[in-house]
Amino acid sequence: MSYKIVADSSADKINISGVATAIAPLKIITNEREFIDDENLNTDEMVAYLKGYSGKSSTACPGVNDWLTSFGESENIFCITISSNLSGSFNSACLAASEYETLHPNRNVFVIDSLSTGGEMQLIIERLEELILSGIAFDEICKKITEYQQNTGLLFMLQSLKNLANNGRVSHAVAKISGILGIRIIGLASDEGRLDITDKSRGDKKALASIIERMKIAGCKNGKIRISHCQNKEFAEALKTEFEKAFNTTDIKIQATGGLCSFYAESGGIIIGFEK
Ligand code: X90
Repeated sequence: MSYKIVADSSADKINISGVATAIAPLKIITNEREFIDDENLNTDEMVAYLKGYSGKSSTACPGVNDWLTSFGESENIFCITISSNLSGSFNSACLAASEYETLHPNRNVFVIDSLSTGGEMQLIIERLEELILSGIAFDEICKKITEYQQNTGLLFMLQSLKNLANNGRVSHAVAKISGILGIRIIGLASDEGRLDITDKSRGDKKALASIIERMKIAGCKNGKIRISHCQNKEFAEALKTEFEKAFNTTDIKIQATGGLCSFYAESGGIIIGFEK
């Protein structure tokens, strides 16, 4: 039986090697250019271009055909998407899955709504790899991964909410606060998979303390933590050091955000997936 894990590109880079993977790209669109969020995208160049661009910009989720391409010819597929309350990605993945299963009656696709993005998707992907390699049945994996999702969370820290507000994902009133110099907006993915803003901190030092406190309240335990940053490696490293102390864990990885998360998190933004 062949297995494959596919995710949309909001998961950032996939770092597993024990199971086949594929990414369905989202797109970042301006009046002048279109960026496909795949392995050829130069994210830093895109972020630099967007800084100097003042026109309209938006994003588009993978279409049914993008998902079908990512499925390839695998027999058992786990397909994981960004929150269905932020994007149409889950919806088009479900359409692709039922088309694929109709076309190939002996194959299975399980579509997972992460109700999140970035590092929390990475945790779900890593857990799927473990479950697949353990050799248990497809249905068992589906059950266990759904349970696992109860034990993961996502925290974000953003310095600008401009792109989120311009694309209707947060209110303009909330976005205004983030325009104040030095203000960091901190929040969690809510149970419904929406942005739940919890704290506003001034400067990195105070933000760091708020993040630790908020993650403690959210139930972060001594498990895995996956940090994605948009051009903010230094702060990500500082967080890693503090997390090691606060949560007594060493399983912490840092990577750069991909195209989609870079567009919405914007320069300086941090997205953290953690286990509870
Ligand atoms: O379908 C599309 O065009 C994609 C729309 C995505 C909209 C929001 C992406 C947010 C990414 C921001 C911080 C993390 C918040 C996660 C809360 C669930 C990054």
